Amino acid sequence: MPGQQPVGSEELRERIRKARRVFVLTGAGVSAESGVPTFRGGGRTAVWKGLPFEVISSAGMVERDLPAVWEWFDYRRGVLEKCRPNPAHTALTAWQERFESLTLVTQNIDGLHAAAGSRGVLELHGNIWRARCTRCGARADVRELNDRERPPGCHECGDPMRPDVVLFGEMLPADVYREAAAAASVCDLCFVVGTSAVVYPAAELPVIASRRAYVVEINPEPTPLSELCHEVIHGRAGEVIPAL
Ligand code: BJW
Ligand code: ZN
Repeated sequence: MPGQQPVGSEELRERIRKARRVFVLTGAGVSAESGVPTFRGGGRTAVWKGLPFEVISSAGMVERDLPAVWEWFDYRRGVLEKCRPNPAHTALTAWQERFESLTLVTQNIDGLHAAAGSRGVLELHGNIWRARCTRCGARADVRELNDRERPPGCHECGDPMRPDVVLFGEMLPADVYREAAAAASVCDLCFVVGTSAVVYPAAELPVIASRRAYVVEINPEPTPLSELCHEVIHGRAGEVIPAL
């Protein structure tokens, strides 16, 4: 656009021109402009029915009260049904064509990167639209299950299913994390977008990348990773990413 200020430094523009392997880690902030609530930020944390989300989204809660966990995720899916990808998601999809290699890793469970057309998205924390059997691990699309049965029974073994997401105190899918860490370790340009960078091991990925890559944070607020980044762009993902 004529008269528009360039976003980021001259060094970043040069690095974008030369980049061969690009690594992008996204968090809840990338979906904020789609209307998806974040967990933290602005000094607030999410609470549902008086429970902090660290409690309701925890492994212990699945053990104690699986129907309540379903109620929480049914509520979240209700919010997500109305949300569409925003310009940050669509610009990242276009980046897949633009760079020789682009690895898109997300902590988000909303599926909006795939909805925007991104391929091979590495979902570190699972996907809210999938259910998984607590016994045999069989998976199902939640939209194809009976929404009056909570928890739904597994189509393979009949045992209760749970949302196929990674809760506090649970292991990340090992193959997905391994692939993300491998890509982080060989990239030359890394973007950390819309994450408070306090949840591990996801927050370790930009640290791995920083050993050889130029690391850029895009977030309206500073995070514990800001100091490590070579460049911090304070702004909204939906404005900064398309402008880059
Ligand atoms: C914008 C914007 C705009 C706004 N544009 N930006 C090492 C040290 C300490 C603790 C641990 C450690 N290693 C492991 C742990 C324990 C724990 C952990 O990390 N705890 C810390 C919080 C202290 N980790 C785990 O338990 C993980 N498992 C694990 O490590 O397994 C091994 C193990 C097993 C047993 C015991 C110990 C270890 C699993 C973590 C799974 C996290 N799951 C959740 C919930 C998913 C389901 C659900 O949705 O309910 O994932 S937690 C929640 O946080 C969700 C998110 O993916 C994750 C990260 O949040 P994110 O994306 O950063 O969002 P916000 O809201 O925090 O930030 C939004 C940001 O956007 C803000 O900065 C805004 O400024 C910005 N923003 N608008 C750009 N328009
Ligand atoms: Zn089963």
